[in-house]
Amino acid sequence: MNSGQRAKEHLFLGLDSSTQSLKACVIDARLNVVHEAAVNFDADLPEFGTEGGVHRHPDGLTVTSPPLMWVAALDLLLERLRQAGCPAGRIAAVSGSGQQHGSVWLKAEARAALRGLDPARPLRAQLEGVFSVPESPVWMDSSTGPQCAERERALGGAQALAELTGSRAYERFTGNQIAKIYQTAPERYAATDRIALVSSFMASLWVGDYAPIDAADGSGMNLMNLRAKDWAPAALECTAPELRRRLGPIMPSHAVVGKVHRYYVERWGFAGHGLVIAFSGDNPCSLAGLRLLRPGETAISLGTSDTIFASLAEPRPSATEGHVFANPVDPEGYMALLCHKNGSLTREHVRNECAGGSWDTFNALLARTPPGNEGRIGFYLREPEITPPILRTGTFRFDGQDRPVERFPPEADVRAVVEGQFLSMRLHSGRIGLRPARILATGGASTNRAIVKVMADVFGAPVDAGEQPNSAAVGAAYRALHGWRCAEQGAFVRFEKALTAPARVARAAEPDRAAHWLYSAMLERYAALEKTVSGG
Ligand code: XUL
Repeated sequence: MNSGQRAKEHLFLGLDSSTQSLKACVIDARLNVVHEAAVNFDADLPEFGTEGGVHRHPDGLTVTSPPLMWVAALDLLLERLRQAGCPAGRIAAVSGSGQQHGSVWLKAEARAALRGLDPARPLRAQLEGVFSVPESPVWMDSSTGPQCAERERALGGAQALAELTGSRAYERFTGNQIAKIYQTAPERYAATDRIALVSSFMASLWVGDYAPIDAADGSGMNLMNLRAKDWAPAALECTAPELRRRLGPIMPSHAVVGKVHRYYVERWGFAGHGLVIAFSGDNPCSLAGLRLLRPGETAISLGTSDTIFASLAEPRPSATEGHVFANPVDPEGYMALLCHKNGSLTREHVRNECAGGSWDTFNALLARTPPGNEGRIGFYLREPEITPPILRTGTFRFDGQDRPVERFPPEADVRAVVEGQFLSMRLHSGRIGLRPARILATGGASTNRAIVKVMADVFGAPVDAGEQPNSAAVGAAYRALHGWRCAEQGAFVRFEKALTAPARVARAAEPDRAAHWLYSAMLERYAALEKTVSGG
């Protein structure tokens, strides 16, 4: 068999360690998904007592998960993959995706335990005692308000911190979590030899040693110099002492971080030469899974909250909106991520109020009104918004002369909620440098053609739709393939060269020039009215 044929036989494993589950996706070199398996933390590991994979603490702010649960889940997942008939011996490389920002705290004993993993015993029994903090803070935690304020002050304010690290201080970001643990449990901090992210911790289990943090997930910590892709000394210093040693190095996301440990070879039948490629965050992995490669290629996920993320060439981090991360497949590039709290639930509320709960009626009403809504603009805030930060809730309607009005006709409300959401996305993503050239719509509402048409017109970009379930796990598998190809070539290979099969998406909407022009003209008014609504 020649090397080309051999490459065709190879499989690549992507893992996704999300809040609620651990999933595996195995692809072949033609990018077909050939095996999948999943472990649901609540249902499959009930002894950890999680709800939705987390423990919510009585203060209403602290949210944690037991890292030992993630360890236990890995063996269970591998058992399920075996039952699904996956030939582990053909897996040439493994990579992974982890929920962002969460941290795993390891005592000095952890390193020896990882190195000496015994194939005869489950992981859980061998790693029980290695955590200096038994409950890992996760991204849903919002208990670090004081540390965010302190660290922003120490680093010259929110904009300065955003320019340095890609984001202003966010409560879930790891640096602020580390400052809290150092301040409130100094003995635990002192007992910690390594602080890993969820992603790098899961990679550690595979290499049987501490695995480095990758630059893309490292960008979610408020600790990394976004442009240098290395720790920012000032950010480390104002967080906790001797932090650099505890964090270890940062590596590019396509780097090989080691070989599959003997544990997986002898217990689960993996090949001893199998490579482990740096694990990364779930949003960076989704960017890879959706193959948003060129600057401006954007995904808009219309889910419970609406998320927009994209590849970016020139980062413009902002103190008021969004995040800029290092790009997981292009060491020179960046990605932007913005999350709007008022997504599907808000659209559904307007559908229920104005369209009797029917999407068909909602769409018919949308079709009955012209783009631009005759100048009407509405803000529909069912929940306090995070992009931009608006604490008040309610509906705020304005006529074509910017005068507040009590009511709109139902069809105008329907158009105003959809237009308002996309205008807000365009306004705020534009402020961190995003100019969508092509949009991939995902998530529940992405199948709604009427909504997707407004998206195309507001952004002036064509919209493709194509469901990519488990985009983070698929993205991790693509990254495993990418890292493996780079290692094989002994040089960086462009991601699109490593992924030879075409993406399966279909055009859902083309932008209309006149409508786009109208929305561009509306944007300034929208921004001014948003200021009024937010009280800014
Ligand atoms: C991103 C974030 C979430 C988690 C979810 O900043 O906090 O999307 O990554 O797992």
